[in-house]
Amino acid sequence: MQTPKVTARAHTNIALVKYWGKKDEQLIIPQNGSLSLTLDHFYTDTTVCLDDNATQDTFILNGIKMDPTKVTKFMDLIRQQANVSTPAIIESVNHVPTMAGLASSASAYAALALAGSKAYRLELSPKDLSRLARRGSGSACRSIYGGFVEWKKGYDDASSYAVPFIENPTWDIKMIAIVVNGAQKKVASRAGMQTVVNTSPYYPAWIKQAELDLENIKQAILAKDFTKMGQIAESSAMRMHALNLSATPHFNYIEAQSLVAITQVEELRAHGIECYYTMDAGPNVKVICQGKDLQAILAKLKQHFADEQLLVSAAGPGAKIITS
Ligand code: 2P0
Repeated sequence: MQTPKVTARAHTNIALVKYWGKKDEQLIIPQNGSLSLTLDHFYTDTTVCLDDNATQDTFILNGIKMDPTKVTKFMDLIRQQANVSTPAIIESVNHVPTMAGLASSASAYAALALAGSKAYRLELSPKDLSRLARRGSGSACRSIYGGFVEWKKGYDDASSYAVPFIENPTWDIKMIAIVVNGAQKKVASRAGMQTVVNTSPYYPAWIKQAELDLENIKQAILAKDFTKMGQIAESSAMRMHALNLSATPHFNYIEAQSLVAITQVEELRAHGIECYYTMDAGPNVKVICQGKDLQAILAKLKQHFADEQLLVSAAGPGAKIITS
């Protein structure tokens, strides 16, 4: 027998103050707090239904049957809480172009936390949902909410979760993802950040600065100070990449084309068009700007990048059930 299907949708997010390093690798407790913007265009839809006839979970991603091991580990957390051992059929469709270098693990685990917990009849508060999503992937805890979201680092499983900072921003913020290289990243973020925690002599300074950045960016967002917000976001990203260069063994996500993109942003700024860049665990560059400047920025970027390399999004909503 199969129970009714529950489908949830969660959007991905871009960190403006980055999470980079764990205190507890098992529970995914971060070393520093972070702040993100949930994006409207990129999301994951996940459907879960219990399957009484099965002996193990079935996981289908974008129509292809996958090895369920990782997903089962996460589903086991839900089953423990629900005190039910029945396996499930999990079907996910990613509307996050994997080539965009946007973390699909954030939207994936946020959607799975919501659909999975509902399918097993758990009524989790948003806080507990965020804690659960965090166990799948750290950045996923932020995708439970829309708009600007803060991940309060906490110190244990109960105290580490995301909270909405401004769920429905009235600010017309846009983000342009510049796809400079769609290939799989060379160093997975999970491994990379831990190498940094274990070996970078600069890591203690990162933690201190990240906490300052978090406080300052919150003030900037509240004051609608786009300049200050952009400057902090750009600095947080570059400090994160500097950490990677300072690790042993050192590694680097910035490629030649990333620098071309960064240079365009700096030239735009020099000409009075405000925009800022950020980068995650890959070579793609994301440009943060205001809606009024979007067309001018795109026109400049199109001199160096093809239309399909430029993906525009705005602030998006939190995770929600779309059918049950
Ligand atoms: C972030 N990133 O704050 C940072 C900045 C990438 C660079 O969170 O190991 O997939 O699953 O907790 O969340 C990407 O890492 O890592 C990430 P895990 P995750 O968005």
